[in-house]
Amino acid sequence: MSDTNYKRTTVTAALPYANGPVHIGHLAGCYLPADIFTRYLRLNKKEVLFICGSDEHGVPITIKAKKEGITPQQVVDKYHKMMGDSFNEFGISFDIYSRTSSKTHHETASDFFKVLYDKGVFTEEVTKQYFDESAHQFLADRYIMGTCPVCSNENAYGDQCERCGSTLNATDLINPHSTLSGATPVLRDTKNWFLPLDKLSPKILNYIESHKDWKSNVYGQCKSWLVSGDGLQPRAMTRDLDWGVPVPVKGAEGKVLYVWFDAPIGYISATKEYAKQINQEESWKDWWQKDDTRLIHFIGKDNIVFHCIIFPAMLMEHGDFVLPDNVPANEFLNLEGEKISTSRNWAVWLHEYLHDFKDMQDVLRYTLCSNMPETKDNDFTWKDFQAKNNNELVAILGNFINRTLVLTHKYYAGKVPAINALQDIDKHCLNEMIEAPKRISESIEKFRFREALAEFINLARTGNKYLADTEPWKLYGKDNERVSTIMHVSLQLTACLAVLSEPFLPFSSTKIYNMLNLQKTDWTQLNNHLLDVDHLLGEASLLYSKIEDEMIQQQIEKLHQSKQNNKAQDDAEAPVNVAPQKAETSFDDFTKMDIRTGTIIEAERVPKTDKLLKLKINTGIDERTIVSGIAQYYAPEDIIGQKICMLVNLAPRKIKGIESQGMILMAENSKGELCFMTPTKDFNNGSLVK
Ligand code: B3M
Ligand code: ZN
Repeated sequence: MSDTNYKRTTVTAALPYANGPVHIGHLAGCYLPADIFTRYLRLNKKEVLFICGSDEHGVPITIKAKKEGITPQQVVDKYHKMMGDSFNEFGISFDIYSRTSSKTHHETASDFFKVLYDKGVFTEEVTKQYFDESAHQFLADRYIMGTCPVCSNENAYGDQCERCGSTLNATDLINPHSTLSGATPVLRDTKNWFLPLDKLSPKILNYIESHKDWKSNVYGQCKSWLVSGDGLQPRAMTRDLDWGVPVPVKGAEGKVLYVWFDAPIGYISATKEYAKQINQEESWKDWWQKDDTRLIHFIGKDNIVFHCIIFPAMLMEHGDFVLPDNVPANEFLNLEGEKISTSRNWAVWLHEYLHDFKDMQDVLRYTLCSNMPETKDNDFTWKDFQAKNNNELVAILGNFINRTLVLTHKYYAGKVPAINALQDIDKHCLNEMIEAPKRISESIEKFRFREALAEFINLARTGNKYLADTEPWKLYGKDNERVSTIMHVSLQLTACLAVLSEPFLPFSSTKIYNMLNLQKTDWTQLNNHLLDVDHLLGEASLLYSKIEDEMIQQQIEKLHQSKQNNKAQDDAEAPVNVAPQKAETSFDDFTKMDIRTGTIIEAERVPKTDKLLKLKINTGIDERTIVSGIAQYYAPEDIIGQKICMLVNLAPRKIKGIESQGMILMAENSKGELCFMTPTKDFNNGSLVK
């Protein structure tokens, strides 16, 4: 679709995994640029639909569920709501925020697969996959970890090494182990359905080469996937997992669609849901099947291959759909000089920002847009956030609008004064109201949002300078005709800024409209005469306020604090050495164990040993002696009075000549360190543990 021949635009933003909240890296990567772009198109009266939703399948979600001891559905319910709410509060103006666990999506993805299957697109292949015998499950993607064959990182995943960025197959890993049980997995045969990307490669290459207009990072990455090394390889579109869209063919029981097969179809399902909501059920087709539709995917760079190669290949083979027209992928945003990391909590979470900075959505939108990682990775720092607010939003945009409004109220009782003879400086200002919007449009249409925002703030800067140069406050009472012109021009410029700010700073835009008592207008109506003489303005209010150092310091401390906490947690939870699950046991066997709460009442070292302490325990039943190998972790004098759990009916044993009458229960972490299992309430000694 050439840029001029389309009638409508379908804009999608990557469906975020519903396994954690949204952070600023996500926002700068795709949600904010997509929102600015969509708002801009709407303002230009273009037909546009903005689609998003939660990606609720895939291994990260089932892993999260296991870790939290809840079901995958509970995980996605929690984060779907959380993400939807924070996007909404942040002003990301999706027409629909849907989800891939919906019935519509399951049907749509399933039907899509069936069409390709019936057309004979897939190849069926039996391959060896890792299987965890104790967990009775195949280990897809992130269920398996091991040593990266490229960089020797011991914590590489079955699909990717996060340290060196290599894409891996689970069978490439050295010392593979299951993240479910820690066990060493075995290889088992399993049948899956593959998309033969190798065979489709010429078609895909053609498609990519017809899009030399794409951002160079995107085009370049696609080309290198296609032509370097062995080129594209067949990729399995099904997985041996129990969470996802069931594979709708015979012989595929217990298998689901690969998450990267179903997730992009989620865009289509979301459109169907939207069409239902507006009672025009068939209208989804306009957005996906009409030749005059332009499809644009906003994503982060880690999703390029899926949106530029795999999804287009699926769409081509299906045959009923338009192909992505552009995929303006962004690079990554770093935070305070380090890579954002969800697992180490090195992130600014949107929901926390919204809580800590009430009604300050636009300040974050502004900072993220001005640092958007459009062509290279970029950095967010709290100091820069403060500087952008104080030196640009407060000092330029806010200051100009505030002075304009306050002076008009003061001199003209809030009414737009007349415009009189024009000087060059006025003409320049009026001219910029025509020229700046054109430059902003051009930049937005080329997905250059930083440049667009810079043009926008420059227009406000022009206004600010205009007031500083003309100094109407000095002329008032001396040359009122001149003051009237200056205020008139400043007000027209303020009205322009109300319109132009809408895509970037929608909350500020509404406030400016209110201050001007002006009906919302659109980009097509933009000119330098949006306000009539004598029009009565609304009340002036402050758009932005200064952010003090303490507020920023707090955020920086919070960041470092949470990183430290997380490090401690990571260390303790390192999955690397988790002992494999033991053989199955029966409930009866378990109930033979008499486990009780007790209290240590005496403790001393066992002479000539490093590890042993001789303890006297009040078990509630009696007082007895136990020898325990905890001397490296606890000093005798520190544990008098310590509440513990113990096995009381273990047959007595002689240790170093002392009869030990039971066993204290200890937890042992992956480093072999021990700690007591202490009841969390003050229960009497002898309480049964079961
Ligand atoms: N959920 C990956 C991600 O959040 C994935 C995007 C799907 S878009 C169809 O990075
Ligand atoms: Zn590596």
